[in-house]
Amino acid sequence: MPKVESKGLDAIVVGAGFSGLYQLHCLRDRLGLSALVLEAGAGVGGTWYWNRYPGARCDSESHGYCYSFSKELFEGWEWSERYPAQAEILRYLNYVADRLDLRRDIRLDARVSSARYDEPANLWHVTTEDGATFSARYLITAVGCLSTANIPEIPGLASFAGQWVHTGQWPHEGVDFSGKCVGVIGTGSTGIQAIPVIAQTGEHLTVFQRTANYSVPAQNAPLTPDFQRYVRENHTAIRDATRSTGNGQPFAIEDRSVFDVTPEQRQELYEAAWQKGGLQFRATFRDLLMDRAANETASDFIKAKIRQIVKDPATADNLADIDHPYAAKRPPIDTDYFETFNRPNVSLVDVRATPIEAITPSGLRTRDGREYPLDIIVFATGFDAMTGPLLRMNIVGRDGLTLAGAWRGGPRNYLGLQVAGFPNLFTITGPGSPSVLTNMPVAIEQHVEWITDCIAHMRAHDIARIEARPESMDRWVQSVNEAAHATLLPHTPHSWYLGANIPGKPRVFMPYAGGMVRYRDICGEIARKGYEGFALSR
Ligand code: N01
Repeated sequence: MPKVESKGLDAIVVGAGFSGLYQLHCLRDRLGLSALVLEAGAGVGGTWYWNRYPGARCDSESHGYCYSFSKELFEGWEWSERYPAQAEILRYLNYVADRLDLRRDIRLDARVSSARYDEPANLWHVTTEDGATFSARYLITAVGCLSTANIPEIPGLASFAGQWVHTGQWPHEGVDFSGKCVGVIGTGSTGIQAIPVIAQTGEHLTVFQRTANYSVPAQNAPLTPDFQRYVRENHTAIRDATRSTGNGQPFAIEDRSVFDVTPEQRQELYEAAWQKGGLQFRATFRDLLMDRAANETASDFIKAKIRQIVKDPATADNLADIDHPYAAKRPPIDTDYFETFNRPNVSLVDVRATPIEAITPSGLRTRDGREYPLDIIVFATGFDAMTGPLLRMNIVGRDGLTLAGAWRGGPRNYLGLQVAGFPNLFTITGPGSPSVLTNMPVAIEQHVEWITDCIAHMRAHDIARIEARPESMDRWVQSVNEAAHATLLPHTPHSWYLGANIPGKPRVFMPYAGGMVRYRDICGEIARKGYEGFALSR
């Protein structure tokens, strides 16, 4: 008989990463509600608790990759590098949990295994893997978009005699690569961060590349005291900047077309952006993600850089044989990624030409019969993104409707926030919201604040339930599709934005590509109109 741990809660929040910590603070300290966070990990931090792989760091710059809602919180923390490493971000989130006294309302080691809506009581009953149950009026998921590891089903994995790890479930004690033959499968943002670091200690590193990828140097560096002072003294300006750009970054996309400049000027602008480094490369021209011909100028530039950097012509050909527009998949940034292939202890295997056939007790075999002896296999193979973390909680709404059933053909919701048939369930940075196409803390703050205002409105007006109307979902799904198809983003057959990395997953472009500014305006307008498109009932 499962024990009932807690009744009488106003809200249950699932997850203690960036979203869950701020949501708890808003509900408890702004609205005075009783709220509990259930967190699967043994510590707070979400993504930054789990992703401890070598080289893990944020691709957004540190001064923009943090909470901006509190000047005191912002000014009380000093970042050390342009791109903060995983350990520093985890320290930051622990600092936030302590400063806001959040830990007393967070239950760790509590992975949610099911959530069921009880219509007569208008309560959500939530069960954790250890059998404890909790009940509350509001259920808010703060589970992240990239938290369900994708470990591909390659025959023979169970027989492997060495060690294997997924980057998103990295052992806390670390992995010792010294003297070892290591294989990394995957060359997305994660693989591109991990490969140069693993190459430094591994005896030999074999990179198994299925899809060649673009990458731009991060040009990471320690922050100068001057820049640290600038950040400390400019909380409001930095916050306003991140809230005024479509991607939530503290820099804007340049308002010029690729074709406004001569080919020589374009080359100079790309070179300057390459030297400056980072995701800002994508902001060099406004039409890079809108127009194939424009995009080709950027992709040609990067491919030429790869050929300049990588000395072995066959390896360079393989790395530069990229089949999709630049930034149509999430563009990685790196520290010495392409340079790493000049090391004598690193080799590249093209597993598009010769797919991985099996994992054997001693390594990996490709379809051409070649065996690669390995001591350690690193799966940098990504995640069942956006829907995976929500669906694995077995959420059941009104009349036994499961979220998995409602989303059989792909995710459908209103504003990325609510699903018809699931009253009082809110999904922070759910599919259909800008989330992964933006600087996440900015998207998270907007969602958390919208949800908090919505719950405050409900309580002020004696409203017991809020639920997306089916016709609002239809319209929103159409808006999400239109926004995506106005860009090159859906033109990549193997992108996780489309669910294409998971066998059997419906091919639906999941995030909202209309930009954070437009999205914020839409959400604000809907709230001002009395939560238009939602059914509110007493
Ligand atoms: O995962 P991915 P990721 N055999 O899905 C390959 C965020 N992030 O963990 O492209 C062989 O992008 C797969 O190949 P293909 C960021 O949003 C943020 O790297 O499917 N290969 C691909 O190369 C990012 O986009 C930061 O053909 C297989 C790779 O594995 C997201 O996380 C840092 C395979 C997976 O790439 C996910 O990135 C790092 C198979 N069976 C990541 N299955 C920050 O800055 C998959 N692959 C915060």
